[in-house]
Amino acid sequence: MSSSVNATSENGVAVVTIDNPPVNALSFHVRKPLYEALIALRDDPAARVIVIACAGRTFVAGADITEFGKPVEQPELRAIVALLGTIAKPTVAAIHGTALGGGLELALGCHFRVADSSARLGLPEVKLGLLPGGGGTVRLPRLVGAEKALGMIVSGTPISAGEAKAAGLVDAVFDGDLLAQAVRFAGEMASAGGPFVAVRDRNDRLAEADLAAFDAQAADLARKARGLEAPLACAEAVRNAITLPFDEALAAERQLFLKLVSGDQSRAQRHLFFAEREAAKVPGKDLQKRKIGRVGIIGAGTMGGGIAMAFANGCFPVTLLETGEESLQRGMAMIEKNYAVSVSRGSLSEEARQQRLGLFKGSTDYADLADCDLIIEAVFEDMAVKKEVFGKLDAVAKPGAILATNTSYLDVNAIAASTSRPQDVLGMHFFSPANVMKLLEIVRAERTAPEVLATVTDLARRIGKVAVVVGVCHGFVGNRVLSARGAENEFLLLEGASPSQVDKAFTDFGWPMGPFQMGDLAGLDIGWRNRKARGLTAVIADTLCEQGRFGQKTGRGWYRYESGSREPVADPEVEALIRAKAAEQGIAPRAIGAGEIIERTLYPLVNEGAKILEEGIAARASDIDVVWVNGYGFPVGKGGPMFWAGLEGVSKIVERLEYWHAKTGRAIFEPARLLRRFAETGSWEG
Ligand code: 3H9
Repeated sequence: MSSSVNATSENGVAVVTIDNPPVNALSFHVRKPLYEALIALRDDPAARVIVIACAGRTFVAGADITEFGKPVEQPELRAIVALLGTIAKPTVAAIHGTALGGGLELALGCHFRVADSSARLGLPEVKLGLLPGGGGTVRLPRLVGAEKALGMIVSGTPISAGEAKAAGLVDAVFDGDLLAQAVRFAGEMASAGGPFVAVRDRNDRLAEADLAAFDAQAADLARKARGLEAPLACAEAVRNAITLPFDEALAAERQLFLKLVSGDQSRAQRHLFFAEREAAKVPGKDLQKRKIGRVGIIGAGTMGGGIAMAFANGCFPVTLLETGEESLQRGMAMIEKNYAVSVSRGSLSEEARQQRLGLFKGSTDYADLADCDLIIEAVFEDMAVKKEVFGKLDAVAKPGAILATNTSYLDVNAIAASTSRPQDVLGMHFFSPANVMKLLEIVRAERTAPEVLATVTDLARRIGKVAVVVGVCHGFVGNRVLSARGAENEFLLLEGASPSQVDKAFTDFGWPMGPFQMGDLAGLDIGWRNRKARGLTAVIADTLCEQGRFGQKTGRGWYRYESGSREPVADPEVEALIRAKAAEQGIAPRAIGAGEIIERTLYPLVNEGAKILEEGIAARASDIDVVWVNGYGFPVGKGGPMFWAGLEGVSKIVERLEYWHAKTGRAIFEPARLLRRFAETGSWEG
């Protein structure tokens, strides 16, 4: 027997153990011996029952994603699940850790599923631009009902063992030695005698399905899919499970899976899956990470409060520091309110709320930061203020404490230099709201010690962040590229486009919203303040701000907002302002198509990304993708700007950038050396 799959037998109970670290993915070297072991046990009269379990930290976490896009080697997962259906003796999946995707589908091939109480079960294929292709769309509804299955499959979110038990997905939940209890459970089932009904033959839950309610739920999901194919295919497959005989629905699932797996969207999402994991890796083996217990946060404003919540949510005790008692109370009140909202929405239990609030210690005295292992400042974005804060930190922080700045733009080297311990200083650029947004740019300064970087990268993961290590430059990866993306916005308006036309080109591309809507949401005064600080102007946006049009918060910005509504309405006053400014500059309006809008906004985005790579600010092209998808809403189905550039055609991008560069003379259009090189070699390397 292979070392990836081992079978043992005692008193008629056969245990098949899959051992394929790290997550027991169903690679070919697992599928083949697993199939063979199951055939042998099916035909072995001494084996009365079969338990499928896994070694290591988890049950099977799915098909082996690295095998997608390559020729399929037999036996496929579907063959294994089908084989399980031919076994008359009881089969039991013993689930610990996570049973995901193909892993859950394997378990659905068994007669029974038992789970450790901490296990989680789900079909997350949709997050890879896929649908469950091993019979999950056809079997899961037979156990939990069509509507519950649709929710699980379209969201891709796993459920707890307890919820799975309540839904009918698992038969028993255990604490303690799972395998021993699974073996006992299997023995009891065998003794009870059959017949043992395979999931494929259990139709009672399907008979209850209300097709009209299902269709309404599916239509709602389709509206939210924003151009992604997989959620729609998932809904279609689950509907087939209700309306078609089992084998026909299974065959239809296969066809849908094959179409998705060979498509660009799934390729893009699989790229992101690996890119996120790659981005978090810090070169240098066996770096000794520092121990992080208490975390100090300086500043209890929106950003500081959000960061503090992110750490409390990760179960870290937090010291929250403010300059005065009043601002501290205000900050704490905001945190309490946020948690109360979560409880009222049902996303947080009352017990968890109390536990999290219990982790906070408020202070107005820097000396109280002396026991913190990591201190993050989230004060006003001003170099002099930051340097003053770091000077004070240097005086009170214990030796070895990590000191981080949450700056979005400022020079982290200069901040580090204001301390006597630059090796312990780095940037942690959170995105607002920091307790919700997943992205964290970890800014490596010139003298940041590798183990400090490794510690913070590891920590980011523990508080559920997607971390990307970036170098020091104005705006780091995200905001620097954002400037390039927005550089043409006003020119487009002056030349004849309207804000809603530009925004529509973005939403049609797959963004959740366009740049003008986004500006209104974030507040136009923020950019205005930044521009003034840097001596820059934006002819239309500055005028809007001078008129007190700051966006949604003032009811007027690039759009109008009827009382309290977030729905943007085109505003003739803004149109008139744009035309007046264009006339002042002697620009006659012309029709501008969506294609031109994309070329003048997203091609510079890719170009700036290439420059960032050239300068070593990002280590990999895929890091830029991770930043843009997780922090700025770049459509996941396009894999991030650098991946999308490959789909769009880098030669075409270079050619059009050259065209716009010749026409406007603006530097953002001058193709980066690396972009030209990619056009020739098809690779970002070098
Ligand atoms: C599927 O099942 C399709 C079927 O329906 C139909 C087939 C016909 N394959 O995330 P981690 C690697 S689609 C290959 O850091 P954690 C990962 O890249 C699949 N590799 O650990 C990383 O490698 P490295 C449906 C995989 O503890 C290492 O394992 N299933 C796979 O934070 C550790 O991963 C999913 O989508 C895989 N399936 O989280 C589940 N999974 O060390 C995907 C992981 O070299 N996986 N790797 O960077 C997960 O969600 C998380 O990995 C899991 C563990 C929650 C399991």
